[in-house]
Amino acid sequence: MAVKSFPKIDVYAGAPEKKYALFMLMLGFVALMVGTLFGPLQAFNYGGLDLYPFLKPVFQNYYQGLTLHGVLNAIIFTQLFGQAIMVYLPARELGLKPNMTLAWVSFWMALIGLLVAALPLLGNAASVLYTFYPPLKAHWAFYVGAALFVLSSYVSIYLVLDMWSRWKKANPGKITPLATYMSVTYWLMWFLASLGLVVEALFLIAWSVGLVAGVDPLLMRTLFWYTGHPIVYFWLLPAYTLAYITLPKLAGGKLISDPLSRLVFVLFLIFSVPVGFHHQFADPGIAPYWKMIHTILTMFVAVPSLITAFTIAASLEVAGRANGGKGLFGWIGALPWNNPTVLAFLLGFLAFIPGGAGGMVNASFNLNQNIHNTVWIPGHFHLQVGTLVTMAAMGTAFWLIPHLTGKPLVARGMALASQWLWFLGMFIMTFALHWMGFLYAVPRRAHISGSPIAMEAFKESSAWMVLNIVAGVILLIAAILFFYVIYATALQSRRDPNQVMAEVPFTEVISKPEGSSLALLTERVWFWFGIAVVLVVLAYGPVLFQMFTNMNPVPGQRLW
Ligand code: HEM
Ligand SMILES: [Cu+2]
Repeated sequence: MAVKSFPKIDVYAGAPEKKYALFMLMLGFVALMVGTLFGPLQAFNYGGLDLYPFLKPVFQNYYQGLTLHGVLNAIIFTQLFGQAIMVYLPARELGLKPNMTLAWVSFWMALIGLLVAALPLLGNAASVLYTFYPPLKAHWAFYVGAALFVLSSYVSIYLVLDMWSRWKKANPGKITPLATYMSVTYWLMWFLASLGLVVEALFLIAWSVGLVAGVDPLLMRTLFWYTGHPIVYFWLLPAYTLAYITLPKLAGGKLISDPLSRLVFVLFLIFSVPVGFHHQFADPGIAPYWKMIHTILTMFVAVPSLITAFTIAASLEVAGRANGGKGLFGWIGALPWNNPTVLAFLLGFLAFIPGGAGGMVNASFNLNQNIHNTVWIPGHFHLQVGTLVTMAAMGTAFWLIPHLTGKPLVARGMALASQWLWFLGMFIMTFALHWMGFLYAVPRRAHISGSPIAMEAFKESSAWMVLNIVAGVILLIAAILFFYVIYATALQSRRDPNQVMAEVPFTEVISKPEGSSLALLTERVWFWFGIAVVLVVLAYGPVLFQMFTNMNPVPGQRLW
C-alpha cells in the first residue's frame, strides 16, 4: 500500500467530532491498560503467588493495586468508552455535530478529574477500593477528582439531548433513528442512576475536608449501590448498542427487528435503577421486604438481556445463512470468525451466558448467602464487564481507530490472537474463582498469598488456585498483544484515503420502525423516564427517608 504518498489528508476536516471521539477512546484505553496490568497480580494472589514485594517502593500493597485496578477499569475506562461511543454514533447517524466546545469541556473535565484522583491513588493515600465504603477514608483529592470525572458525563448527556432535540425540530413526527434512540435512553438512565453517587460525593467531600466529623456508613453504602447496580448497565449498554447497530452488518447480515431493540432500551431505562438492595442482602438496617422487592425488580432487568440474546443470535443467524451456512448450526461456522471485531463480540457473548446464569445466583436472597464476599463475585463480573464489555470495546477499537484516524489496522493476526487469549484466560480464571468461592469460601479482596495462615486454610482448593496462575499469564499475554495492536495502529504515520472516507458500519434492519405501534410507544421517551422516576421513588423513597432522618455518623479510618 503506497499510502505514504498521501501525507496531507486532514482526517478531521468537516468531522471534528472524530477527534473528540478518538481522544476519549484513547484516554479510556490508557486507563484500561494501567488498570489491567494489576489484574494478573491479583490472579497470582489467588494462586498463592505474591509479587507485591517486588513492586516496592512504587506500589505499597495489594489493596493499592486492587484500588487502581477497580477504579481505572470499572469507573474510568467504562465511562470514557461510553462518552466516546454514545456521543459519536448519534452524531454520525443524525449527520449533526455535537456542540464541540462542550464536547472538549467534557474531555478536559474527565482528564483533570482523572489526574486529580490519580495522585492520591498513586501515593497510597486513597486505597479504599473502587467502592470507597466509609469508614475507610481517602484523601479529599480522590473524592473531588472522582466527582469532577463523573460530572463530565453530565456534559455528554447534554450533548446528546441537544443533538436529539435539534433533529426532532427538523423532523417533526418522525421516529428517532435507532442508535440515537439508544444513546438518548442510555444517557437518561445514567442521569437517574448517577444521582446516588452525586449525593454520596457531597457527603464524602465534606467529610474528607473536615466540614463534618462523620458520615453514616449504611447511608453511604445505600447511595453507592443506588448507582452501583445500574452502573453495570451503564457499562453494558454501549456494548449492546454496538452489537445491535454494527455487529449484524460486520457479520454480513441484518438486524432482525428495530422495534424490539428499542423495547430493550426502554426496559433498561425503567428497571435498571430500583434494584440496588440486591447488593445489600447482608447489610443490617434494611427491612427484608425491601430487599425482596428489589430482588423481584432485579429479575425484571433480566428480560431485556434475554431479548437481546434472542435478537442478536437471530441477526447473526441471518448473517451466517447469508454467508452460505446450512443446517441447524452450520450458520455459526459461516460467520466471519477471522474478523477481529466479530470474533471479539462472539466470544464476549459466549462468556456472557454463564455470567448471566451466575448473576441469578447472586440475586437470589438465599443462594447469595453462600457466595457473599467470596471470590465467586469477581469470578462472576469478569464474565460480564471483564469479558463482554471489555471485548466489545477492544473489538470495536479494531475498526473504530482506523475509522477515526484513517490509519489501517496493523497486525491483524495479533488482534485475533489477543481476543482468543483474552477469552480463554478469562474463562479459566472465572471458572477457578467461581469454584473457589462456592466450594471453599475463599474470600474476595484478600491478600491471601501474603499470609501463610490464609494459604494453609485454603490448601484444599490448590488445584483451582493453579488455574488462576495459568489464567493470569494468558491474560497478560492477551493484554500485551491487544495494546500493541491499538497503539501501533494509532501511532503509525501511514494513512489510507479509503479508511478516511469509510462510514460507520450501521446495519440494515429487516423489521423497520415505521408503522410499528411498539416503536411509537417507545418513542414517548419522557413518559417512560417519568415512570422510571416514579418506580425509583417508590422503591427507594421510604428507606432513604428513614436513613436520612436516623443518621449514625462515624469518623474515618485509615487501615493501610
Ligand atoms: C488481565 C485481565 C484481568 C485479570 C487477570 C483480573 C483479575 C482480577 C482478580 C483476580 C480480581 C479479584 C481481586 C480480589 O478480590 O482481591 C479482580 C477484581 C476486579 N476486577 Fe479484574 N481482572 C482483569 C481485568 C479486568 C477488567 C478488564 C475489568 C473491568 C473492565 C476488571 C474489573 C475488576 C473489578 C471492578 C474488580 C473488583 C475490585 C474490588 O473488589 O475492589 N478486571 N480482577
Ligand atoms: Cu447488581
